[in-house]
Amino acid sequence: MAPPHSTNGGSEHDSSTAAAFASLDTVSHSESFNTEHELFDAGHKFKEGALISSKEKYAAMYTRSIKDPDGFWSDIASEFYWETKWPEENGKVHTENFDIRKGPVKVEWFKGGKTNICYNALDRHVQAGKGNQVAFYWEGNSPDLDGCLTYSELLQRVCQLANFLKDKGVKKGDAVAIYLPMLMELPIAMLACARIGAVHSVVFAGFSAESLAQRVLDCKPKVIITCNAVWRGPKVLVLKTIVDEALTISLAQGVSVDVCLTYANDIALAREKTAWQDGRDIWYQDVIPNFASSCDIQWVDAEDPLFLLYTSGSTGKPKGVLHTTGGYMVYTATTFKYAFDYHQEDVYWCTADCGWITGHSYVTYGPLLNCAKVVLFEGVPNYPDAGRCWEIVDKYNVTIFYTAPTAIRSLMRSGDEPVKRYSRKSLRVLGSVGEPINPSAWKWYYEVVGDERCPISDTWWQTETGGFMITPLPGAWALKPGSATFPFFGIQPALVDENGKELEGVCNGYLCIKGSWPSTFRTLYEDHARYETTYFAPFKGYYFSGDGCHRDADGYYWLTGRVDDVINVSGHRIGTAEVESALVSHSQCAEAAVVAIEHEVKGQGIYAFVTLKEGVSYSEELRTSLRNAVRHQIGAFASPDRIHWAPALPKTRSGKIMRRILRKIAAKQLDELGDISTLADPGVVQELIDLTDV
Ligand code: 6R9
Repeated sequence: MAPPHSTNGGSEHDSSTAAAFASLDTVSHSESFNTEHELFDAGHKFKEGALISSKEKYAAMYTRSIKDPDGFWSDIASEFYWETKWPEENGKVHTENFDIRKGPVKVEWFKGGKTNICYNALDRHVQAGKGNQVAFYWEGNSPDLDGCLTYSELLQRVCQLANFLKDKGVKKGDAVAIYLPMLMELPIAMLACARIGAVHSVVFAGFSAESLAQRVLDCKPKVIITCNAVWRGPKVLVLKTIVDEALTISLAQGVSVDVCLTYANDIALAREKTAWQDGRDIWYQDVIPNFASSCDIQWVDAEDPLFLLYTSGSTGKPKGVLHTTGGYMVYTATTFKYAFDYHQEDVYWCTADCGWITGHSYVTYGPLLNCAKVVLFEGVPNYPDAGRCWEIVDKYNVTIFYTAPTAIRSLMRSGDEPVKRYSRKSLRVLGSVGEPINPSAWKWYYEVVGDERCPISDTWWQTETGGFMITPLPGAWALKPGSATFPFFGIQPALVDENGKELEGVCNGYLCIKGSWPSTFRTLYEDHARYETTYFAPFKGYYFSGDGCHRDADGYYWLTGRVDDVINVSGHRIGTAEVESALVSHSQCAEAAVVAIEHEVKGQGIYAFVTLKEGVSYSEELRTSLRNAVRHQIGAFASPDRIHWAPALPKTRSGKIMRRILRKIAAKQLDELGDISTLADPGVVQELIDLTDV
């Protein structure tokens, strides 16, 4: 296991004071967001059919959501099924303390109400006569593999798995780990847990054994659900070996997982060739069909936990973000409906993996709660070629397509032809998530993919927020390329300066949120103190997002990227400390400091400064071996793009690494190094510059 903190004694990490964050003008983009005056309005026809067709209609609803959040959200919540309605005292459906100065941070919505999100996502629709409607269209990595499940079929599959879990002793409140690729069994597993009140902890199947073990050790699941292997583009990934290794690591540290339910994905790896531990491992297909296809619902309190999802922060230890049931259900369903202008005829496709929050809220729960038809895609956007996404759009007549800027930029590089090869005439709404979308990618998406017909919902939100926070509502107002536009109902953004003072009008500030919303995360698993210090201590009275933001003269919000030690690589959050910790675990590495650099496709890349141990010399083999250490500890997606040899790191006299200087060296902005006189040894800077191309 990696040590929880890197050995960079006294770095800038882990501080909860506002002064620890990057100053707002250090956040730079090669392409400046100078599209403040370019407005793109949805056509007349679109507006006519839109759920929210004007800024005025939005404003009326928004005002009510802020002045009377309890009334606003309880009206919406009443559209769902509640076994027992929440007790209403003077119309209050929520209580909160968001101000750390007034005591522990605490948020509760619909407390005392009893419901079940699986029931609302499946049974409710089947009982309303929609059982024969398609829930999932599954599209395999290979274009000639596909499948489909109706709401009734999905419900049966979920019940069979839920019965298996119960049979294995999984009870309400127990954790279940899920390490699966984008097979239908992934959302099925999530829903099965929800049905019996178990807490799912999905781990993205690109994480390494070490990372999986770290998460298993933290949440101690009774069962892990995985598959033996999967095709990803032209490669086979053998997931079972990773799980085996992870379970060995966790067992050595005292956490034993007794059941490993393994889906046999025969086209990727034969059963006989799969490593197996009798007694612990069970083939999914051998047992699940034998269980009954109906299963009683476990009614849970609105505030009972629904899932844990780990995300990176500014220390080496990932944070177990905990979401509860009622508020999350109401909020994800409502944001899905309005931000994508969802109508029941729509066919919706989100390319995210369920291993990330986008796959939780907007592949699984949000769409299913709306009884949507959802495309699930196992593969990657450019396999077998750069036209794959549009081929899928035409195949299923996708009307709403939601993806990440990194995918758009990578497809853009292949030119317009692979897009134009397909009609895409079904498309109505496009979406973007994961990082700020640069205006040129936005325009290509709008003009080439959407034929200038489809509004783009650039949705800003986070694992912690559970659902969209700042987002366009298609048709309600004109879009500006690169701006997430305005807050969703119930959300009060505040841009603050480094002293926590709220800024007015046109400004750049740290993006905070005033007051809770139904899907606010309730805590970090078994670490409420870290929840408070990370998110509520930096700017007292607010939730701090970790992002910088600009507000323009028309009130539009423009996200400018992270201001903490988190790097956003292809929309994946990676803590600099996690990568540093993996690097220093290498026997020849003495010290490491990691910063973000701009990357044409990935948005940001990982740039690592590495100091070797005495007597070790630089070599390309060592670079590869250091990269492998990161792949091994975290996963391939966190492998550094560049390793810069560093005889020493620039430190202040108190031993703090000055990342500001490292960022400038990495970006080759040598005329912007600023004051280096406070360094313990200013000579280090020139040595680093001299080694830039070594
Ligand atoms: C949903 C998700 C959250 C971080 C967030 C921000 C960045 C996400 C964005 C965006 C600008 C958008 N981010 N969406 N930045 N515009 N539309 O990605 O969650 O993985 O927790 O990442 O991603 O920096 O703070 P998560």
